[in-house]
Amino acid sequence: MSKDADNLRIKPATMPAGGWGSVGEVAHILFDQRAALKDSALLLKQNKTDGYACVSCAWAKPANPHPFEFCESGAKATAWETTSKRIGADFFERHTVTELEAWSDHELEGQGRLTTPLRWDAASDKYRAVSWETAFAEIGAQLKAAARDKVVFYSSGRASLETSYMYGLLARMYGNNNLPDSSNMCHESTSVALQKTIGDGVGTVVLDDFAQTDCIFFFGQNVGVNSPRMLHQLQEARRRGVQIITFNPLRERGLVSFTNPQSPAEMLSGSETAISTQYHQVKPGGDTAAIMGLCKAVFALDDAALAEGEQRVLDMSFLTEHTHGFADFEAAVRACGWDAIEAESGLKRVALERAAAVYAGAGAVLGVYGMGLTQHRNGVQNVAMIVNLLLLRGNIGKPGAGVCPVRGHSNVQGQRTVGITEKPELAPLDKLKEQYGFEPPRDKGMNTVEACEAILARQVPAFIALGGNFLRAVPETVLMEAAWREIPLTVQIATKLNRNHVIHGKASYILPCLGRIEIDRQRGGEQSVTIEDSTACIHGSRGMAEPAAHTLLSEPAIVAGIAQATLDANPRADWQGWVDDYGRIREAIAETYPDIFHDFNARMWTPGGFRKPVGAAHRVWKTESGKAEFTVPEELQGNPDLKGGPATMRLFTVRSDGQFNTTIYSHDDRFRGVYGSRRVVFMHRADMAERGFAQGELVTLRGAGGDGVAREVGGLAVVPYDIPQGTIAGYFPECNPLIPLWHHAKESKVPAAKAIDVLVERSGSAA
Ligand SMILES: Nc1nc2c(c(=O)[nH]1)N[C@H]1C(S)=C(S)[C@@H](COP(=O)(O)OP(=O)(O)OC[C@H]3O[C@@H](n4cnc5c(=O)[nH]c(N)nc54)[C@H](O)[C@@H]3O)O[C@H]1N2
Ligand SMILES: Nc1nc2c(c(=O)[nH]1)N[C@H]1C(S)=C(S)[C@@H](COP(=O)(O)OP(=O)(O)OC[C@H]3O[C@@H](n4cnc5c(=O)[nH]c(N)nc54)[C@H](O)[C@@H]3O)O[C@H]1N2
Ligand SMILES: [Mo]
Repeated sequence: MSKDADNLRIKPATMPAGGWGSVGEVAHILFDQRAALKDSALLLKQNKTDGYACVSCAWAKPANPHPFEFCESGAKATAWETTSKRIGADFFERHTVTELEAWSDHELEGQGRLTTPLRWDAASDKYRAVSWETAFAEIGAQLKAAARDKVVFYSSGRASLETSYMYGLLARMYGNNNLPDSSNMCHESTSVALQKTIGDGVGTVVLDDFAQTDCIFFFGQNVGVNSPRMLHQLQEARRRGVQIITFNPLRERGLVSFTNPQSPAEMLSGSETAISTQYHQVKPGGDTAAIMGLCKAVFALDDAALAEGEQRVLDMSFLTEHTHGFADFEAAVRACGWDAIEAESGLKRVALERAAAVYAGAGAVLGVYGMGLTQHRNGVQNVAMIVNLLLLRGNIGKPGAGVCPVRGHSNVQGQRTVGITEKPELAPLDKLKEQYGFEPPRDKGMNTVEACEAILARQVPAFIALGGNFLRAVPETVLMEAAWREIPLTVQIATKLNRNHVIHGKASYILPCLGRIEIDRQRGGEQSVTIEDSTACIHGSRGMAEPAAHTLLSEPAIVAGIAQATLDANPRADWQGWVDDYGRIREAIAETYPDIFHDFNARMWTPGGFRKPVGAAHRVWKTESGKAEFTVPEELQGNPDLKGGPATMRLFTVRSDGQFNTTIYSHDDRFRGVYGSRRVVFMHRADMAERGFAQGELVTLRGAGGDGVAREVGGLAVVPYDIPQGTIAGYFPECNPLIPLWHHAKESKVPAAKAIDVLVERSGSAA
């Protein structure tokens, strides 16, 4: 900890996103990982129709790609996966698992790619190599004897459609719908809100809409770090004079300006494109209030137009023909006072009126958003508010307009499409019954928060993880780590060593797999897989790098191995045939979901992907009323349940450009000007002065949950930042011990990682 604080360097971050900084970062990580990218030919195939889908974010992959359709973040992710570093059985002979617990996230993953299946040996406290056959047989034996309704099958959103389909089937044939997904911590608020309001749980927008839009409203998404390829669309839009109106508590570099590192002219001239035309530093959790303000101002403009006999601002024919609940919504907005809107959003009425004027004058508007909206107590309501705003002027289901959630993991949306869901009503259970001749379980399964609750109650006999770092990603770290050690069996299918492997169950296996960038050779030859991007387009992906080790199995092979060792033989589920030829898995997927996946094998290489049908994109509303639904917000409060005293500050957790979720590439955050340490807390200068904190001073954050559970994170250095007063920001996952498990979005149960009330104390001072 003190080492971290000593390493900390703070420099003003003035450079644009992209630019030379980006080039330098990529060169550094390529060198550091001694990556297979020495042949940087590999990067040229990233996100190309005949290449592989990047393992970083889920942003859309164009039909006519740029020559270099990758970004700094994608190049880092590729270098991290194709690293030449390896960690084999000899490494684990040298280190006990208890010893490894003291290592940082960066040190654990930084050892390189796992190469051999491992089983924890209690006597020596070491992971020891085990054969695949033994691992599968032992896991199968333990699963057969376990309480079937309580075993959890987690997945992180990277695994392909093929693997995910097999994994969902494994859980259901085994006997439950316990299929929590990283999406439960991420865009589940989107899935719930959009399903309810527009009848499809996904966005309505495709890349072409960015080329046709007049205006973009951009809420709580850090494009420069988390989906940088979208900067191309934003830059092109800005060049056409499109207004980009941003709502974000932090002034994020990528939302301020961008230099395209792939344009020699821009790089040499140092020219930057200013991205946001308005930047509103909303209070965390204040978006519902801010959008109420926008809608209120739109109604006022409409009133004025009516009074003047001018064309109305509201799209009345759309409202009448296509929406339900408008009158109630209008009444709620008119009844809502500006004082409350200003107090809860932290924004001034004039600022919101300025933004609303742009909205009212634009022909086609996009609503783009990320974790800043979904990870709140009112996360579902926040998303429904964007829909409300868009509906007022018919901005869904026409070119250049629509709602655009920016998904996280590269196939997180697709996993839901092929049955990774704990909600039985979202899976085609009758179809599975017919196709495979078994009785699928009909009870609701556990989502992420419910799985944590069951683990805390010591009820989960086995936890299988298809990728990810569950224990590090979830809230309530301290209680969860203690409970985790008591799970009878934990199985981790992974590429790299992480914290969730060194904190493990009573029996523990690590099963190392091929990454998506690697050539996947099976009996039927080299195999390809598919993924679905943020815009519901489905793409083929062909691995191109030599596998990290010949001992690795592919994800489909590992899932099949567990299935064959655990389930009774069923001639209709041909696990081995599927592994031999993934085309046969796609045929099975097409049979289960003919509307989406007909002719799957033929269509998977369509340039730009083939699109899953999204009714709302064509104004077909699969809602109860058959129309798009307006929603009246329950409350404006950003954080209704965590009311601390006047001394509390509202913390939100963010990602740096040196990480992919819990994968920490480096301790630097170039865009925020912080180097050498992630143990920092960003604070407004006035708050620092008021509390007497100097730059770099160490503080301890203490949870203000009021439930008697002690939650704290200490040794964080204070960094002055342009952030609303009364709020502070820190990094995910370092701040996760501060989030109570019960502090989650009301309907979607997404942990509310963007508004955590805490007390800030000088480290070492008495509690
Ligand atoms: N390089 C890289 N790429 C990634 C990831 C990564 O870790 N690294 N992670 C992937 C995953 S799984 C995901 S889900 C996405 C995440 O991508 P984002 O959605 O960008 O996620 P965050 O970094 O958590 O930051 C969200 C943004 O919301 C802002 N914010 C916080 N609270 C509020 C609020 O109340 N209102 C508003 N309007 N804004 C707020 C923060 O300042 C921040 O800019 O990125 C994906 N891509
Ligand atoms: N406080 C706070 N908490 C958060 C968030 C936040 O913003 N704030 N964000 C939430 C969000 S949006 C998400 S999506 C979750 C992320 O939660 P997860 O998806 O569970 O976590 P990751 O860090 O993405 O998982 C990294 C691990 O995945 C494994 N891996 C990498 N590639 C592969 C592969 O190809 N196959 C397999 N089998 N394994 C692989 C590696 O072993 C690596 O260590 O965290 C959530 N937690
Ligand atoms: Mo995510």
